[in-house]
Amino acid sequence: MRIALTRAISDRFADCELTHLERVPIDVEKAREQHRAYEAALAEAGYDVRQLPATDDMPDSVFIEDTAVVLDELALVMRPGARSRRIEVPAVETALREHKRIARIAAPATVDGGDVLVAGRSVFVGQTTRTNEAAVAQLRATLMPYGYRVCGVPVRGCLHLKSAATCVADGVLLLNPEWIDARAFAGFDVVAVDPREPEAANALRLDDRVIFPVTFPRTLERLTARGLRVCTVDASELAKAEGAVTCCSLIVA
Ligand code: CIR
Repeated sequence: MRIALTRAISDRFADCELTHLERVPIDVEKAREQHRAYEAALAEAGYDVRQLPATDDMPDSVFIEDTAVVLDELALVMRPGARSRRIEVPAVETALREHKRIARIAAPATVDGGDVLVAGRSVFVGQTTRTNEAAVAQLRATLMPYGYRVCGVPVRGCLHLKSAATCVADGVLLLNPEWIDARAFAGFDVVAVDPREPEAANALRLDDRVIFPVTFPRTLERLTARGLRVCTVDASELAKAEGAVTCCSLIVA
């Protein structure tokens, strides 16, 4: 059975980091309900969902994607750009160690998993407030021997690269051309988000389906028109903390 790691929503979720969004009240119980439904969607897709516990000194714990990048060959443990989030890393590393060889990103590099987009043997690294040049260099040095091509990509207007672009099928990227230059992805087929749904570029690709927020019906139509099987979830309360669907899990096997 395939395995997905998730992490509990901290009691202090409402104190999350915010970069591009205004702070608005967050209903933590509602966020937990949505998170349970998200985990159920993963289970329905055939994943054994293992939820790590969180403590109240890690408000952003639920966004486990930012702590690691998991590849077939190894797991890369990130050094998150927001200092408040570094405390999330050790427990994730311990959990990953059961499944993968571990490599760590080290200072002065900072990188959030949300900035690392893996599409086949291409690894795109968003250059954002969280992820610096040193991280691109470390990722390149670590991954080149495994045959990955690593390239830095400028991102504007959003938190992470994967807020602007995600891979929805082999060779197919869903992206918001306002936040990222589609020319960075030569050789890929591009599905653009509906311009009225700028936050719709984040989709979680699983083996046989894509998990996608129900709040973006126009972009959803574009995905289904491509023949993709899409399973929708409501992530609207999680979105108030600047997170989306890829952020809430690490697919480890
Ligand atoms: C943060 O600012 O770090 C969190 N509030 C949101 C992180 C979302 N993660 C992601 O997009 N990969």
